[in-house]
Amino acid sequence: MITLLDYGAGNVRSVRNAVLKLGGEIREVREPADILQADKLIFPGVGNFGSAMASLQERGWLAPLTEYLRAGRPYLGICLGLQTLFEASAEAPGVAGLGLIKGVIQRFGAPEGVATGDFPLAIPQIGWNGLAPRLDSPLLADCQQEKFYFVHSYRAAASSENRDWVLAETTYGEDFISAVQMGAVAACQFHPEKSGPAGLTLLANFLRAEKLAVTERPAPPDRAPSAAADPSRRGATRPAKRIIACLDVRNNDQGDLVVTKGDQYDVREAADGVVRNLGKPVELAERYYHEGADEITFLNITAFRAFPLEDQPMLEVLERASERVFVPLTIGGGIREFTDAHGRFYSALEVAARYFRAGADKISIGSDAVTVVEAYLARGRQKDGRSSLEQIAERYGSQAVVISIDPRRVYVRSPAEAPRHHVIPTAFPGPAGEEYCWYQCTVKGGREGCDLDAATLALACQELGAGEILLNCIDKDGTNSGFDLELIQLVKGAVTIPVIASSGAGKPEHFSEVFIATGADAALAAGIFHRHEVEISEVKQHLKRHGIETRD
Ligand code: 1PR
Repeated sequence: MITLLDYGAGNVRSVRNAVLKLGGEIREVREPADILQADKLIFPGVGNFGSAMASLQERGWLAPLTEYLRAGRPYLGICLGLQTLFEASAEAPGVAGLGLIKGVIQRFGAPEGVATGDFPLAIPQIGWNGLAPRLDSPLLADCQQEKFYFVHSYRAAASSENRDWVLAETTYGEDFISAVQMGAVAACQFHPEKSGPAGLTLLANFLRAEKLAVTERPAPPDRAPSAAADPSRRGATRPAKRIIACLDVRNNDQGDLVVTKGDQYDVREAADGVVRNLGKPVELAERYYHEGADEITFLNITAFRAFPLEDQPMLEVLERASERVFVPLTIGGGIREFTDAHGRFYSALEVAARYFRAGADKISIGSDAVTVVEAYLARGRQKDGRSSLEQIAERYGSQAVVISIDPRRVYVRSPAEAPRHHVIPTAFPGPAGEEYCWYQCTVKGGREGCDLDAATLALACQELGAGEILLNCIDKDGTNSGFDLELIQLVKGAVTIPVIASSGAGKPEHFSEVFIATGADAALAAGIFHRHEVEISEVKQHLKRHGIETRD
């Protein structure tokens, strides 16, 4: 019996689903006394350190949780469930943590004085990375060589004061603590419930273990001493480039929800005008999970037409997918405020909350991001905290907010023709021999163009709190001709958050090309996977042969 400490933020459904899949039973903490009655407690925290601590305080959970932890009773903290064990966090200055472990959580790159822009990798870390174990623990049995899924901008660092707690460290530009354990109290910075078979193994270890004792591990020479004592030691683990399978979903003309796929966003067959049907969303998602997809993205491509929350099938798709798929799920389409047919107003935050509760780890905002950025730029880059993007990022954390950009090339003869936009010289001249282009943002699935370019949109969204960019390209979509490297380079150079390259993948070589040429953090494809032209494992084997790190 597992007791789940759910303080109302983020995707707790996945933890519940993973425990149930492993044959465990779940009890929710409803009142403070439930904490001290727990046999084993899981605290899956996501979002902001300050709001997590405030929420524990408001619910009266802080005192029993502290008592439970100080008694050394079985505990597994996840993500913020690890960070809150420390004394404080730079994410919420002045807010005390649970104080079990010495140290203050800092943002990646700090406090060594590295300006965020100089940090060598994208922040947040979103993706798969390995563990360098410092102790032997039954918790890591049969999975310590594997990669796990991390999502965070803040991290704990090992020091002489907390070294006894450090179960594993991980390298992401610098070394940080990826797991802690003392007796039966353990916590991990990564998300085991989203880490595929490796994560399920770790959770099963926690569920089944009678005792969770750690034993000192004699450190092998290349891993000793710990990074805390020798900051020059680097490279213990390597973050993987992610391969994402994307499912564009919509109703076909018979009203069935199907996975479709367009050519340059046109999803109707040329011959008979019927919506292309490539399968059922949940079944396909499950297939890609078993084939090794690092993440699954669902895009509800006609959500701009309907009232988003009336699109119950999409919520059901997420609920069912999250019972079977244990890697991150992103949902896009229709994340915006709206008023329903009865005049009831729904904020974008409410819409997103429904999707998170249904099993989404991240939401993706497309058309509404353009509206938000146009208003932000018109205000002279003043934030007002009211936009969908800002509100969702504030409540669920930046890492949960992806911006989906649907740009199209606009050719110009010289940069002077589009002075307000990021114009680049292109190696692929336009129809009249134009040697420059800019990338025009579109809304409503490419149906309307805007006076905004992709790099400007991406940077403004980052400023407003977005955690990741999903960079499509209408010209390349469905063409199998490779990613638009010029576009991806441009946007990757404009932001410090992770960029997912999308549109145009036709063969494994396109993936190595995009990672090497642009430094993209992840690559997404649809058509080649749906049509069985290339398997995900083939892409990964190819990347490995080219020295590009992937998750096995
Ligand atoms: O504007 O917030 O309601 O979100 C709508 C979402 O739906 C956006 O993310 C937008 O990209 C997406 N969308 C809208 N219309 C289409 C369409 O295809 N007609 N699909 C569409 C976008 C693009 C990719 C695709 C890649 C890879 N799909 O995600 O999966 O291009 O394809 P490939 O590997 O086959 O080349 P909102």
